[in-house]
Amino acid sequence: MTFASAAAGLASTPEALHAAAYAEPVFVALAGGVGGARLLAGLVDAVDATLVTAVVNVADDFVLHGLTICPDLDTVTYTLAGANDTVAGWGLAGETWAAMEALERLGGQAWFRLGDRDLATHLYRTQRLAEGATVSDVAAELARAHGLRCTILPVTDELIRTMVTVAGEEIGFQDYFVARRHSVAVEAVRFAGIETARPAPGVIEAIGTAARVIVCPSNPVVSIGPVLDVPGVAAAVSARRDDVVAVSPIVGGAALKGPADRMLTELGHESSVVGVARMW
Ligand code: FO1
Repeated sequence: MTFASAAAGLASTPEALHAAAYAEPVFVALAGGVGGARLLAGLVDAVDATLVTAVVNVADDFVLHGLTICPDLDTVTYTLAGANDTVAGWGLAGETWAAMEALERLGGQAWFRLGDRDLATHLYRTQRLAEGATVSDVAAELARAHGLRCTILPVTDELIRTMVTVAGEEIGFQDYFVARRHSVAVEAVRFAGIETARPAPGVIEAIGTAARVIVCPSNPVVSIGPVLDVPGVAAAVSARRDDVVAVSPIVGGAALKGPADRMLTELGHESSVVGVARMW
């Protein structure tokens, strides 16, 4: 029996699903943006991409210019399509910036750089959401449009937002990360809306039936944190304790990319693999 036939309902007991998963190893990766995308790119190179499911953070998402922007979903999609800007880590390679330049001339908000072709993604997503599609639907449509064979799932279809307290003021994640260049000390982090969020369709099933669950080397606080904090996800991962592999984004006390090391220390955790494991 293949995993596909088991998943299609031909075998429905947890034991049968688990056995099927081992017959044809299926991998689930919990991912944020750049770090997660890079691990996933290696994974789909090493195994058949149809056996890979990415469960992606959506707490960085926000609305700008009336457009819904899902940076981590887009970074994973662009990277797996080989279309990403490999220097920045986010956005598309060979991007042009005419719209941003025109916006700047008008005095509009140009602090969050949206390339001309990247803008099409946000226009598409915003229109589809207005038509009643879910974030999951749009992630699948964009993955298909980019020719991906793996499955990309947002961790939830509901609105969750990372809020960061800096200098006594609570601000949105992209205000901290991009506008303030993550150069200010973080006093607290919370994920607004997470208590009532439900895992997106397929998330719990994928974690429950995978041969291996991989925690990507994404920011452990603001990328993996909200994925695990969606009710039911941490329990589903814990239930697979023997099959979970976490790849640390902290090497020798320092983050491979971004502010994860400072953020851990500022929030009272040790900036090390052990500190991350204890926090989770
Ligand atoms: N990161 C930046 O540092 N500056 C930007 O102007 C910026 C624009 C941007 C546009 C689309 C997108 O999907 C991602 C973008 N990012 C930008 C990356 C993003 O803010 C962060 O890397 C993630 O939210 C953290 O995982």
